[in-house]
Amino acid sequence: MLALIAGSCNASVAPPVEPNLGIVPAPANVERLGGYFLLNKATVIEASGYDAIHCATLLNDYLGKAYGITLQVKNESSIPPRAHVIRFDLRANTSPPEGYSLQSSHNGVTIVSNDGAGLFYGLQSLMQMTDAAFKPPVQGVPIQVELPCANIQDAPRFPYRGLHLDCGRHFFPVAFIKTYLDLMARYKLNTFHWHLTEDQGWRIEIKRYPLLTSVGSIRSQTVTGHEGGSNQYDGKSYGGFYTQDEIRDIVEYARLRYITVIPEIEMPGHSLAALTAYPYLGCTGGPYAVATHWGVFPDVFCPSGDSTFAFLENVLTELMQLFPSHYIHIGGDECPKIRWEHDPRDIALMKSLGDTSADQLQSYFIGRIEKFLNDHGRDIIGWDEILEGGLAPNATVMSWRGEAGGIAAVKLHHKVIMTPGNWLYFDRGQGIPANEPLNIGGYLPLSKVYSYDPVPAVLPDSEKQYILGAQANVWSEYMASPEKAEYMILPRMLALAEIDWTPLEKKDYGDFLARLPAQLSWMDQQGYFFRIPEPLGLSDSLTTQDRILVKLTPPLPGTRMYYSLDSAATVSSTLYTSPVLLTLQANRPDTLHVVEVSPAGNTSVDYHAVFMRKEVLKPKPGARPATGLNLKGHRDTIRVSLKRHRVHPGPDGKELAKVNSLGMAGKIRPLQPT
Ligand code: TNX
Repeated sequence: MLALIAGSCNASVAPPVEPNLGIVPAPANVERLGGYFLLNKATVIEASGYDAIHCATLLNDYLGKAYGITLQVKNESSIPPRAHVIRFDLRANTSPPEGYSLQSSHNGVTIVSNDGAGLFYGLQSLMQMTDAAFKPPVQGVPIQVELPCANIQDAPRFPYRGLHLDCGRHFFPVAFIKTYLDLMARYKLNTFHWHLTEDQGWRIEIKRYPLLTSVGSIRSQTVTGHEGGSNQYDGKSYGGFYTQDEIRDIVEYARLRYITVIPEIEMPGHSLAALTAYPYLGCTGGPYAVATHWGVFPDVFCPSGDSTFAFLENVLTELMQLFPSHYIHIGGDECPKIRWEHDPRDIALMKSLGDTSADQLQSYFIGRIEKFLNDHGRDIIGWDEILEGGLAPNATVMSWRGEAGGIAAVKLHHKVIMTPGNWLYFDRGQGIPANEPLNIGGYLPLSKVYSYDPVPAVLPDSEKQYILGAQANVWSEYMASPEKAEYMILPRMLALAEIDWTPLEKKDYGDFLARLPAQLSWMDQQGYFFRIPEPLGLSDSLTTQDRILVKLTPPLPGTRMYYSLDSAATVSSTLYTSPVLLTLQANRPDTLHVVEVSPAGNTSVDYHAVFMRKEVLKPKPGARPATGLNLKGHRDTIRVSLKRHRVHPGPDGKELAKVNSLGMAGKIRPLQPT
């Protein structure tokens, strides 16, 4: 049957396939047609002009690695008749900015866009469709991929689709930054916010101030464990910085992937490393030491000394030569004012400016830097604290302490990038805190990231345009290696991508989850250290039955699951092959532990769920029948503790409520009667 329909495309016989063809972020419009296009080594790529040829080269790189084939690249006039063609066509006025259309039919694929970015995103969709269509090659049969026939019309919801990386707390090598950019490009993120200076390390070479890197990039040691925990230090000096050549290389690497790199030089706070290198920049004159633990430090750039501004302007001048981005991020967050309030020169400056608070001095600081950058044709982005004491006239605000700062800035008709901590801080934990590897804290599962809408509901339509988009922040206090950073962003960055790209009315978490396994398999094959999600079916349960059958499904195909009861699972525990029957004692919780091992050998943390049988108490005559735990009016994410719950019988007198884990944050839902 397949053979009969292959090769013909026809809307009326569309087979029931995944509606978005496996593509993340989901395209704005996909019309699935019947039939397939057979991509094989005889397929020809049609491309002329810089952007199209660039896409052709990238497609050949991809096909070479995935299938060992390289396609011929030709221009329109030299395409042989009847050839099957993948065409990259840059044509004016064919799509919104960064948008594209992709048509696959039985004799080829055509990707059309206005701009190079759109062609590139069409290519990303094509490569993901190809991944999704992959079937292991059969020996002796020439390699071919059956690409579904379809019409895609696609364009991003927001112009700013960002991912940040803090290279101050930990230094990430150039090769990893490129990996990061590759991941961003695959998921159509277009802005890399590169956080380059911190209290714990200055990471960018500035020729005029060599001590910034020879002194400021090195700390004597690093706190181990969680800040505020045991306060142990590793006793090892730690450092690293990017040379200007490396920076140019990265900016170019990003450009080829249609990613803008926005550098951040933190000021006036988070500047201890710079002060250590050049103590005259601080109010007390030092001596200072590059920070060895995390937090907010009182020593910051001193606004009264003209030498501070001369220094910063010189640094920014070199920075602008390296980064062509329209925006320069100047930080502005978490700046204690205590030194300013006690420094006679700063007090005098405040008086001369007519300031009544030190916040206004911060505003003066940012305003002066903004003017300098504006005079050089650039605009600033700052964290939402730059609103305090008065916002610099042309500043774009990055709202991180919730959405309030962003909303306030929109009301002033300033542009805003949403990065609220509760939804988009990828330094927070992704699962039950006790199980996750060391992180900054909090609970930010994939579903919560996905639920975020960058446009606050309170904004009227006329003001929505000020929201440029959303960005996730990756603060690296607890990410000492590339592997750890990958674990923290994967798969959450896929949810970010969909927030930023997919039209709101098309977003659908269930559909996203259906596309996720194939993406996880891709990450696995590529050797990424992603977080393997919890096995499906492993969730805390309270029941009246004395036995419960636990059926587990791995979150990506081919993953092995090993389980044990009441103690942590390891790869030596029992291999899961069929549903596990648990016999439950009354009122005694049993815990099922599972670890997962992906086909490429990635191992998950130990996941567990609690199962308990509760004896049913007869409801008192006349008592209101309970349909579960009565939590009406509570926030839906709460801390629950099995021990503390009053358990109510369900409406049929049999079923109880299903609750989430002992002491973990989670959703509470009534059980479906069985
Ligand atoms: C706050 S977000 C900070 C960072 C920390 C982060 C940890 C922001 C502008 N400042 O310096 O790394 O919290 O989540």
